[in-house]
Amino acid sequence: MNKYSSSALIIGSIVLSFSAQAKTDTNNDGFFSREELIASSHARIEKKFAQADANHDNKITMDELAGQKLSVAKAADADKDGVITLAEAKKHSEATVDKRMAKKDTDKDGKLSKEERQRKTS
Ligand SMILES: [Ca+2]
Ligand SMILES: [Ca+2]
Ligand SMILES: [Ca+2]
Repeated sequence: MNKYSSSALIIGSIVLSFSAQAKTDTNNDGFFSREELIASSHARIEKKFAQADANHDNKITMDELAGQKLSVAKAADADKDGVITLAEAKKHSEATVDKRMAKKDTDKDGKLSKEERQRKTS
């Protein structure tokens, strides 16, 4: 019986550590640099990609994306062949980070402070 409860605990902690959010501020300086933002958005993209890429060929076709944000998908498809590669998806996420930086980095030091992240820009 004790055996059962301890293995349940182990499984529980594994699940917990997996669901822990990837941290953006990897060097803990309180700022999100462009590199940190891109690294975290790449990690997100890779996860999403793995979910959407039903046949695991590292390409996402528009029908694999059915029901998802098609406008975003079309924007990411840089060479307009109807297929999004992981490289295209990552490139697109970098452009998104750059756009966000341009908007939010009001003191133009190349990183986002807590205040800059929270400031409403729209
Ligand atoms: Ca940082
Ligand atoms: Ca493409
Ligand atoms: Ca800044």
